[in-house]
Amino acid sequence: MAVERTLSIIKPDAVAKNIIGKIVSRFESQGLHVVAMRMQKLSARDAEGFYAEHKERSFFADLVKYMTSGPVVLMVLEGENAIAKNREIMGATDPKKAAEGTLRRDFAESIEANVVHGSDSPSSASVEVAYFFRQSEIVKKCCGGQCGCKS
Ligand code: IDP
Ligand code: MG
Repeated sequence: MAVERTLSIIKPDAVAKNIIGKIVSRFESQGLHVVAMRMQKLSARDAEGFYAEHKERSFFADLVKYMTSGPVVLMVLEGENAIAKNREIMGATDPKKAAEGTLRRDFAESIEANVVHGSDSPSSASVEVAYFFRQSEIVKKCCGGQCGCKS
């Protein structure tokens, strides 16, 4: 299995519930490493651009409103099979359909306010990571700061 990077977002509902630590801890305990992290309040433009693939959907305006309703935590997670593993830890989009022990099953209120975002494929992961992070903002876990790499 390859080491991958994926974009994770702790959405405004989860930040408001004060469960940032609980969510990060699920990722860490299941083998994913945070290699970049920033808290930010997204603008409508940020959210519209990020979710451009959904712009024709009926829920798009509400989704943008929700994603800009408060601060989010933007993260890059790294690990073996990180893209699929993150999606597994998150659970299905609709918390009613999410498996037991997943973040959405345990913490999400609705199909919209569903606590976390995770990239769904290698191509979306690379686009989404680059949407929010410069390469220089991502720590190189491989060297752990020991090998003289910049970050
Ligand atoms: P995902 O987050 O599991 O990848 P997507 O289908 O990519 O799900 O949808 C993006 C986000 O849009 C969801 O996480 C959720 O916040 C919102 N969303 C998806 N489907 C609906 C819906 O039917 N009603 C309202 N909001 C939705
Ligand atoms: Mg998606």
